[in-house]
Amino acid sequence: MEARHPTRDYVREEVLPTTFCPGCYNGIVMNAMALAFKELGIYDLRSYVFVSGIGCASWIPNPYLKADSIHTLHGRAIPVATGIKLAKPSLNVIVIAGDGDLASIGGNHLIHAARRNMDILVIMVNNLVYAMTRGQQSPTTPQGFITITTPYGNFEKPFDISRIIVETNANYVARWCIVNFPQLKESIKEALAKYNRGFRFIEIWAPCITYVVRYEGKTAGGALKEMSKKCVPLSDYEKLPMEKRDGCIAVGVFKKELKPSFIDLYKSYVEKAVGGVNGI
Ligand SMILES: Cc1ncc(C[n+]2csc(CCOP(=O)(O)OP(=O)(O)O)c2C)c(N)n1
Ligand SMILES: [Mg+2]
Repeated sequence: MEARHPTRDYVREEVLPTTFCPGCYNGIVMNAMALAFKELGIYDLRSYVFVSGIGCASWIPNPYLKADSIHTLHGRAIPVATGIKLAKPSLNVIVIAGDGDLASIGGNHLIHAARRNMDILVIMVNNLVYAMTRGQQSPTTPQGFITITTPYGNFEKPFDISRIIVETNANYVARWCIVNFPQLKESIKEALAKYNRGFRFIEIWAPCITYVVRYEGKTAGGALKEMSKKCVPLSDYEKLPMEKRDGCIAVGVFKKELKPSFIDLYKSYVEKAVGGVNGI
């Protein structure tokens, strides 16, 4: 019997090989996505729409995933996804984009969609830089990191995006490092199935192989080993004294709720308004 790679049903083979750099962790994200669909028994993606911005991570759904997708302007994936969801609420809308796209130029859209508990799943591939434009500092670049725009080290504090989203009205927030593949895949499944309502946010810590890992003189394998030590489950992280938390990345599911979403509330208000009009 021919061995069949589990992602083959979900990837457009005619556009392979990908344009990702050799060793880029975006391929792992693509696999996690494909395996999540496969394990949920979802082969027909016609009720799914993928939306991305501009950047390396934005190429994961478009052109590589075999599904309807739209590559929007840099930073504008969330407004486009919101428009699609409002125009056709029966569609499942998934945004996949980078830290620059979602937390920098599109940061305002991100926090407001989360505040509204908008019915979209947002997957942020946090590679710690603007990779496509060759490694500039982004709002998630850790302090001290050397990038092409911070040659003496980044003196700014980064955003902890997942923590910010936890404080909003979002229903689901999780963060995983690329080494936490099984947990990441399970989280995607959870956000697609059991918690399929409202704003769902998954951050994936996946340092850019070219402008972070190799720029620091490390190898892809070495970086993965280092990451396994740095990524600490949330419950252990919270037990660490403050001075030991720096340099660690808390991973896990930070929040999972099933509060009424934007679409639920919108529908109920439309009913109220129509009822009011009819009642006049
Ligand atoms: C309005 C606008 N500003 C700037 C750019 C240039 N640009 C393209 S991709 C990008 C950053 C991408 O970084 P990120 O979203 O983190 O994705 P990555 O490439 O790191 O996966 C920038 C600044 C653009 N295309 N459009
Ligand atoms: Mg990036």
